[in-house]
Amino acid sequence: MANAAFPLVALLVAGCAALASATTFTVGDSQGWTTGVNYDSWASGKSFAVGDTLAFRYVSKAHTVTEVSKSGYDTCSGSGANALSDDDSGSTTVTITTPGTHYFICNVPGHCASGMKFAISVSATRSGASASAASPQVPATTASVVVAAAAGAAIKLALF
Ligand SMILES: [Cu+2]
Repeated sequence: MANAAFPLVALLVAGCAALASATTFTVGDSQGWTTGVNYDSWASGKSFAVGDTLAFRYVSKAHTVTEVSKSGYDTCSGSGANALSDDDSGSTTVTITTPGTHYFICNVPGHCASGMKFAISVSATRSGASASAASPQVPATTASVVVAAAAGAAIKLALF
């Protein structure tokens, strides 16, 4: 039984490590979310993983943060079926929950076409996180107990 449980425990440990290393990216860094910024350059070289958060800072109502489908991205259309989510509050945070390519545009007319758009490739886990999880600093038995307790707490939270 112990052997059968081990892969699950290892998976949980890796999952916790991935959650612990989740990163918040401020889109455009100090420039924020606005016209005149090259967001492809901003995104290039960064690695995004499930659990990471994108923080968009801009003047309320001056822009939108619209996650769109690929066709919405290609055509700069953030309306109807192309729009997966949409916000213009001025402080939008998007936590990425699924791997794959995610597309964001500003849906104010003309802004997407003039550069307020970017696509990011999101991996299921952050590379490097699993390597550190493979050499825990505490004995495996202790880690298993901690993980089991955490999993139990998470299940209770999910139930209530
Ligand atoms: Cu805009």
